[in-house]
Amino acid sequence: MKFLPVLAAALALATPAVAQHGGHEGHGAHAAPAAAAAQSVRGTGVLKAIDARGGAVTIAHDPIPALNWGAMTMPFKVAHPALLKAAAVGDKVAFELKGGRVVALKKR
Ligand SMILES: [Cu+2]
Repeated sequence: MKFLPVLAAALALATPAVAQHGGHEGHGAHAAPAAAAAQSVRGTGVLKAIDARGGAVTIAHDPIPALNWGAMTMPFKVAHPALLKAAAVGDKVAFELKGGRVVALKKR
C-alpha cells in the first residue's frame, strides 16, 4: 500500500503548474521526454549566446507547452554547424527541436 501515495505524488507533479521546471534545470538531464525525441517541437525565444566550438546555442526560450517546459534560458546542441550562423546574439528566433537538439533555427 506504499505504492499508491507515491503514484499520487508523481501524478501531482505531472500537472503543468508544478512540472513547469521539473527536470528542466539540469541541462544535461535535458534528455527530452520521449515525445520530443520522436517528433520535432517548435519554440521561440531570444538567442543569448553562440558556442561555435561546442556546437551549441543558448536560447532564452518562451514556454514550450508541448514539452511542458516553462520559459527559461538554456543551452541547446545544434544538429548542424550551419545553424550557428542562422542568427546573431540578441536576435529573436524561432527554432525547432528534435531529440533535444536544435534542427532548425531562424531569425523572426
Ligand atoms: Cu529550457
